[in-house]
Amino acid sequence: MKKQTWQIPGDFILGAAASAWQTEGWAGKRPSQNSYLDMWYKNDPHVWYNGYGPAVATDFYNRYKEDIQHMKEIGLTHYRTSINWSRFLIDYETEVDEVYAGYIDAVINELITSGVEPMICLEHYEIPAVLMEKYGGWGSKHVIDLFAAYAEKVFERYGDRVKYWFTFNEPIVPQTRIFLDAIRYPYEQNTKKWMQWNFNKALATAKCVRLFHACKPECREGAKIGVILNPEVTYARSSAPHDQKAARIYDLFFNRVFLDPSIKGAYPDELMELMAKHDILFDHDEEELSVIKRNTVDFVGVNLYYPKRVQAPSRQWNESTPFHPAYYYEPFELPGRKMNPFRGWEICPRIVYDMAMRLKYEYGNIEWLIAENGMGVEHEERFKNEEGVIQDDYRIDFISAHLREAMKGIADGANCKGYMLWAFTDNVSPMNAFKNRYGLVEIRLEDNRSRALKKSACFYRDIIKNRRFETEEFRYK
Ligand code: BGP
Repeated sequence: MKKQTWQIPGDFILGAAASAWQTEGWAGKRPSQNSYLDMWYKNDPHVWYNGYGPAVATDFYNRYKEDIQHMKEIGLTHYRTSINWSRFLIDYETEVDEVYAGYIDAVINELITSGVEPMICLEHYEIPAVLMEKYGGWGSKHVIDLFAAYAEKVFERYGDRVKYWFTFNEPIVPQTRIFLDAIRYPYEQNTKKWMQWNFNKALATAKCVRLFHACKPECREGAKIGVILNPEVTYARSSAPHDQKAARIYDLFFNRVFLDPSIKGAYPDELMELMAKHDILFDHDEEELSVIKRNTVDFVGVNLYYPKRVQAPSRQWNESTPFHPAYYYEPFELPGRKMNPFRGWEICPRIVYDMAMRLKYEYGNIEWLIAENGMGVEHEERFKNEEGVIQDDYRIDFISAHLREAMKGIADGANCKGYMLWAFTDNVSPMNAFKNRYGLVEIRLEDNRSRALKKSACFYRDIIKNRRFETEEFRYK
């Protein structure tokens, strides 16, 4: 197959992502500063692969200088991480943990002096455990105000240096796992709570956008705020009306539930009707809807890993089963699809182009970036060459195939400004722990977490430098 060469625009962001809780570890964390994830891990360590949880993670807290050197060596233009809300404050009202705040200061400064632009997210599932216990977490309107107060303190401290802000990473995910599918601690199935958390997080984003815009003159010129969403590009099994309806409703419940309020400032009418029909409409008032209306995001980050394929349900809904959007759809497995068997996700680079066109035509061509995309593979040590370097050609193919779709989108007028690989280093994830490795940089757990660049790190360094890459047919099987 003939190779094709692709040019990358000079100002296109080529970075990598991570989060605070997946890298930092608990060094210096006070016993009262558990996040939801820490609480879950402490209650249920056995559900985390090989018992690895956030306790040490990659030890970024102690090794950030070494890691930032690697970022510099690779030439990352940007690095995205989060501030750990559960560590930033002591009482979750007013008192900042100065030691942790100083560490964030140092990380931001080290990134900037190393030529790596920081992107900061305010919450990557790091809600303080005490706010879950005391107020029921994101189900509470008071928690929205506590989050906004936290955001204000963060903007005050770092707003002079950080240009890219995000309120949440994948705001739909925790409550989908906890309340919709009940597969995460505390395993409470409650679709109405799921929807309330969705709404409260959309409202929290709008309140943070309002705050950020109000403090903007003191912030560095050109700074912006957005949210990182994980809309799943949804394909119907067929053009038949019943399959199309399944895809449309899936899209409403899982994608438009955040895309629309965040970017357009309003919920789709059909979603409002469905929520009312199934008695899961969130508690809200006109004032809240108007805050959402008036405070839409400046730009949006989109995490893209796999497509969602659905078809009309073939089974009868059991009357005693609580309402779940799956009432309207069931998953469809495309015969012959390419899979990442370790993660169980279909690989379909076309989702990048399709999302680009959707944002162009349905969302006013808002500025956006691919905030996460990557490939988690188990037992990567089997791909080491004689020098011990992981030869992750599958990752190079994966990145190239997805970047190609972004370049095609840009050629067709998409407002896509960058690509952030998940992840900079291997790291911990909920339950999968260190099982599937995503990094450009290997973390050698057995060797005191020493770092080693993979082949993909050199590939990424070259494309950042040369602004050019080649693709052939995607060959991962
Ligand atoms: C995204 C999350 C990341 C990361 C990634 C990979 O949804 O934002 O935090 O974990 O998925 O997923 P996993 O680690 O579960 O394979």
